[in-house]
Amino acid sequence: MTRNTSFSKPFLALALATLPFSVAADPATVYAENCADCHGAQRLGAIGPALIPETLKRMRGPNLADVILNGRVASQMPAFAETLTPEAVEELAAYLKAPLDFTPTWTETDIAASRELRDDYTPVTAPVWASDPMNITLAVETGDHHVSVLDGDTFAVLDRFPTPFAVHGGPKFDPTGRFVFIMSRDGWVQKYDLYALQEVGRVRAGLNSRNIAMSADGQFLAVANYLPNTLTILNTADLSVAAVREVKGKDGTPSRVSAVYQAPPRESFVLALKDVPEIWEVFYGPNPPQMGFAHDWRIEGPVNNPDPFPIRKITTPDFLDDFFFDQSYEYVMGAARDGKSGQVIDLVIGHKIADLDLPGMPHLGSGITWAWGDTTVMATPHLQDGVVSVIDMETWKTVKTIQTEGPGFFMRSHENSPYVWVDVFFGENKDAMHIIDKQSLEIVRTLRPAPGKTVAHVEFTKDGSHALVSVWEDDGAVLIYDAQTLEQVGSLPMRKPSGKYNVWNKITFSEGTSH
Ligand code: DHE
Repeated sequence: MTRNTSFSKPFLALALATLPFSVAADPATVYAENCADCHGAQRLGAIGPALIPETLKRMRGPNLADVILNGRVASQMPAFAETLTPEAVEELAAYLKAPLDFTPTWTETDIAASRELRDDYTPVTAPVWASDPMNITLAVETGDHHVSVLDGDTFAVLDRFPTPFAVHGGPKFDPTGRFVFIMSRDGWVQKYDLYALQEVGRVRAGLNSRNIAMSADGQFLAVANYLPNTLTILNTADLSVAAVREVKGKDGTPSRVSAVYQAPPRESFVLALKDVPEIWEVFYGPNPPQMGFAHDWRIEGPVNNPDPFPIRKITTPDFLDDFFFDQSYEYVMGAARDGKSGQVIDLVIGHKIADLDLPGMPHLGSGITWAWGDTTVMATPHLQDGVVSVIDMETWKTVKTIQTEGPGFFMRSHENSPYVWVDVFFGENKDAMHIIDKQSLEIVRTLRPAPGKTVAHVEFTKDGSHALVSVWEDDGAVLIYDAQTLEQVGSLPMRKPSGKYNVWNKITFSEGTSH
């Protein structure tokens, strides 16, 4: 005889209400019993993402309690509505949003141990597709953590592969455009072979990371970490660790790394630091500049065994944690912590040379440059104010402040386009995409292709003939525009698409795109 173990709903509810985790259990116990297997005993992630405020508060997405109650569609996250009471779920959500009560470590050994190279990866000698390798464009889909690989001529989807959870910042291509590296906020770095359309492997370079930068020779990939306070440098060939550098200012104050940028002509990575007023330059080339003669230079390591990645620490008059470089990479424009101003640092002499008027928390990382009259201008949107600042890069003065319909996140152009595209990311006009004439500096058109939805981030095809725009929603799309007529000519359905990245525009450091 088999026992009938099914219960009526009222009986189940009554039984659940008396379970230990329904009301009385403390959230740490509830976590240990229900979440730790997937998210790690210390909340630092395992097969599921890390559940720490550094990751969670950055996520623009569903409410945490809602995810616990109802689970996440198309993921392994189950619903706990039938296991936990609403009160227990609220307490658990608050627990997950609270900072860890210890400082986690993530050493070189941990990084090495996390490395997973795919044993089913089969290198190829030529692309398995017939498209133009320089016009391949990636679309990051944050809705279900995938990347779509697009043929930039036909817009056919060549592949759609899963990424680590919560990709942030631009994927970085190697200088040949064959391999791409993608980073998640949980510190995972994934290597993908565009010719073979296969993942090569992945490694966890940090516990909470910001972005990545590729060395000019394609040998190294630098990973900026918040947790722990380190810079990880990976060998791109096999994702092994080349170096891990603790980040401490000249006076020993530890700092999170806000972002790392590549400065190809200088053969260096340039670091924006969150907690100390310094800019760091980490050299990777065979002939780093002579070290140790100026006040802002440091040799880290024994003199007769020089560090392969010598570090230069430049003291700055203010905290600068968001950067933009001129095309020569001599000048860094940095946004100050007050969110209203900025500074220009000359990397050659290691000093501030100008102040910048940046009124509404600029997002310099998405700034672009173009020729304007007989000078070059740089433009940046602002995260707080509905304005775009246009700055003369010779005088460092603002030549125009363009009023927009709300704060924006991203802007893009192309050498072959007369226009700059800038989104309105926040507020009631988040469905607007402004088109600015590069010479008159006036908004000449405002597109509203998906009323009421967030429309953001643009990428051009290699020749600048088409612009791809994200409808940043879970049932979203990448819209294809004729970049001259500004007419929509196509649409590709996608799950909350965020950034798009064209191989050619990226590896040639197009002035119209972020680097
Ligand atoms: Fe980003 C790029 C910092 C929030 C999506 N973001 C960058 C870069 C930096 C940065 C420094 C350039 C790095 C690079 O590409 O190598 N971002 C920050 C922040 O400080 C901020 C404001 C707060 C934070 O959460 O860290 C922030 N960013 C967001 C978001 O909320 C966005 C919209 C959604 C998300 O994915 O988290 C977001 N950021 C992006 C994207 C890029 C990016 C899509 C790449 C743009 C590009 O075209 O290169």
